[in-house]
Amino acid sequence: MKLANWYWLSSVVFAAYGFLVAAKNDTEEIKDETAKDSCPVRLESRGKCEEDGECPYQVNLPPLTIQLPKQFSRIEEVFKEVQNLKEIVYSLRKSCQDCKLQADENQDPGRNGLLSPNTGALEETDDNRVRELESEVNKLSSDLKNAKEEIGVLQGRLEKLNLVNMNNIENYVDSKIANLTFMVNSLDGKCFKCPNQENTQPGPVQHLIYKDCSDYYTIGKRSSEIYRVTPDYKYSSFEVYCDMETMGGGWTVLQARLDGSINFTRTWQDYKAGFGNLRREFWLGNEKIHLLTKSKDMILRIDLEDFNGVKLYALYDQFYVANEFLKYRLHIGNYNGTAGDALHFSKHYNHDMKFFTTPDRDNDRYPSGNCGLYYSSGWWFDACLSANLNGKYYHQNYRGIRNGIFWGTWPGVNEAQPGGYKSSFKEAKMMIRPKHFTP
Ligand SMILES: *[C@@H]1O[C@H](CO)[C@@H](O)[C@H](O)[C@H]1NC(C)=O
Ligand SMILES: *[C@@H]1O[C@H](CO)[C@@H](O)[C@H](O)[C@H]1NC(C)=O
Ligand SMILES: *[C@@H]1O[C@H](CO)[C@@H](O)[C@H](O)[C@H]1NC(C)=O
Ligand SMILES: *[C@@H]1O[C@H](CO)[C@@H](O)[C@H](O)[C@H]1NC(C)=O
Ligand SMILES: [Ca+2]
Repeated sequence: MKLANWYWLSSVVFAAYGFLVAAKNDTEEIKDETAKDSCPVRLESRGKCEEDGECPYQVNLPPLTIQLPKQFSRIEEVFKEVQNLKEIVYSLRKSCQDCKLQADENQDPGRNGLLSPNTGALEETDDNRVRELESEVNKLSSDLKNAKEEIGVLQGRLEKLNLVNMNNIENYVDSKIANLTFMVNSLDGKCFKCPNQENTQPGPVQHLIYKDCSDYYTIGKRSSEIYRVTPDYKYSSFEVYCDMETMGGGWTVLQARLDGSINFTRTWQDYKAGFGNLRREFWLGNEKIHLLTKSKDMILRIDLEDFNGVKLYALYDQFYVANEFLKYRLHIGNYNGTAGDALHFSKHYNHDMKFFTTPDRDNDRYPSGNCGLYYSSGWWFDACLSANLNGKYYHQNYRGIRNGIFWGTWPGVNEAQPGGYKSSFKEAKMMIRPKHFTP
C-alpha cells in the first residue's frame, strides 16, 4: 500500500515535468512563425540549442542589438506553469511527509525490522528526486522572473526609441513647412507693391494659415466669434470660438459651461472628438486640443463664476496636452491669478502630468475604481481630484457625491455647509493663447 502510493506520487511529478518540456518545444515553433510573418523586428534563433532544449534568441534592431533571454516567448504562460508545478511539488512533499508519519505510527514492530531497510532506501531515492525537481523548478522560476524583468526594460526602451524617431521626423517636416509658410507669406506681402496694384493701400502681411485665434487678432479681427483654424497643416482645419475681449483677446476657447444644456458625462470617443455647441457649452475635443497645444508655447486661462456673482481666474504659463497614444496627458506650468492653484492642489492632489480618464476609460491613479465614472466626467484625474471643470452642471447647491463643477481652492468651497450641501458654479471657461502673444 505504501509503496504503491509512492510510485503514484512520483509519476505525477514526472508527468507534470514532461508537460512543461513539451510546452517549451511548442512555444519555440510559434516563435519562429511570428518572426517570419509580421514582426518588423527580426527575432531569430542564434546558435545551437543547449542540451536542456533551451535555445538562445536575439532581437536585431540596427544599430541596436539586444540579447533576449532564452525563455523569451510566452513567458507569462510558462511562468504560470512553473508556479503550478511548484505548488504540486510542495503539496506532494507535504502529503509524503504526512503519509510517512502515519506509516511510522502504524508500523508493526515485528515486521518493521524485516522490511524497513528496503522501503527506507526507496523512500530516500524518491525523496531526493522530488528535491532535485523542486530545486530545478525553483531555478527555472527565478530564471523566468529575471527574463520577465529584462523584457519589461526592453519594451520600455523600444517604446522610447519609437517616440524619438517619430518626434524627429515630425519636427523636421514641421520646420520645413514653417519655412515654406514664412516664404509664401512674405511673397504675399510683396504683391501689394505690384505696379498694377499701385492704388491699393499696402496692408499688413496676410497669414495664409491661421493657427489659432491669436492669428485672427493679429490681422485685425476684434469680435468674439467662430473662426476656422489650422493648427497643424497635416490635419484638416476646424472651427473654434475666439474670445477677443478677455485680457486683450486672442484666446482660443477649449471648454465652456454656462447653463447645463450639454451633458458632460461622455465617452472617450466623445471627449476625443469634442461635443456641444461652440456658442454655448462645449468641449472642443482632445484631438484638437492636442493639435493646438503641441507647439508647447500656449498659456491657459480658466475663468470661473459662482452663483453669488464672484468671478475669479487662474492663469498657467504653460499648457500642453499630449496625443492619444499618451492618453492626452496634461502638462501645465506655473500658476498666477485669483482663483487659486487647484490643478496643483497638494502633493496628493495634482492634475499635472495626469492622463485623461472618462467613465469608459480608466487612466487615473485611483487603483480601486474609475474616477471618471464616479465623478461623471472626463478629466485629467489623479486619485481623484482637486479640480474638475467637466463635472455635472448643478443650478444650485447640491448634496451627495461632489460630482459638480469643482475648483478646490475656491473661497469657502471646503467649508461644511448646513445639510451637507455643496456649492456649484454658474460659469466655467478654459482658453489658450500663445505665450509670446502681445495684444
Ligand atoms: C523537443 O524537440 C526536440 C527536437 O525538435 C525533440 O528531440 C525532443 O524530444 C522534444 N521534446 C519534447 C519533450 O517534446
Ligand atoms: C528657410 O530655408 C532656407 C534654405 O534652407 C534658409 O536659407 C532660410 O533661412 C530658412 N528660413 C526660415 C525662416 O527658416
Ligand atoms: C448624461 O449622460 C449619461 C450617460 O449617457 C446619463 O447616464 C445621464 O443620465 C445623462 N444626464 C442627464 C442629465 O441627462
Ligand atoms: C501674475 O500676473 C500679473 C498680471 O498679469 C503680473 O503683474 C504678475 O507679475 C504675475 N505674477 C507672476 C508670479 O508671474
Ligand atoms: Ca482607476
